[in-house]
Amino acid sequence: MKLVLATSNKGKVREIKAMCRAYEVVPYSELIEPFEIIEDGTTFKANALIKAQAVYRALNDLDALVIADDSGISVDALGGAPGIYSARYGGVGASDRDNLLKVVAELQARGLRSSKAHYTAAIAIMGAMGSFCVHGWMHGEVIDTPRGEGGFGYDPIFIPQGYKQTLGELDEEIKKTISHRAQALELARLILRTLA
Ligand code: ITT
Repeated sequence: MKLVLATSNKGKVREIKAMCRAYEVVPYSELIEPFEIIEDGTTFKANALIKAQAVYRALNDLDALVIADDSGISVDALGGAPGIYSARYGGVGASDRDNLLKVVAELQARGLRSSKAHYTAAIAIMGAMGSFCVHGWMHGEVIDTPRGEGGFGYDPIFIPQGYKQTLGELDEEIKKTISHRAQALELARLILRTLA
């Protein structure tokens, strides 16, 4: 079965491909011209469904099965920020590094070196049969010193519960089994199996 990914984030594409080896996974930009999707929902779920629906409609193919991922990190000491605004925490057009450094700066502004935090992923599935959305979470802490080059986004400052290294330092095989995205995709696979 072919799954069309409604994302422009290369880190997500890499991880979702690695976690869904039983499927042919194709980023939508390989099928149609990529376009801007206004993510104006107020929850991860709403934004995942917005992305999945926008791409499903644009593909104009009733048989398509589209997967979208809306995700982010919530830092306890920052009142849950950046949350659904994780991709633009450092401002419009901010890079992953800018976003991560903004979290570091906000921790330092509060005299903190670390804080409890968690990642959330909402995975939406959309096809002719309708839409579904499932979630996954990964708990841990953020630190004020980026470590490692692995993963993407906030991974160099995130230490998962039960580990000492950041996701930037840990082998990606480990992230693949414990991440918010992995948990959500496990549920998504149950839905996909019943659709196939
Ligand atoms: P698409 O909307 O095209 O999928 P995006 O990067 O804009 O790409 P989101 O709106 O879902 O995606 O924002 C998610 C942000 O949260 C992303 O930019 C990362 O900075 C962060 N993030 C999500 N999952 C992550 C992970 O597994 N590791 C590190 N950072 C992550």
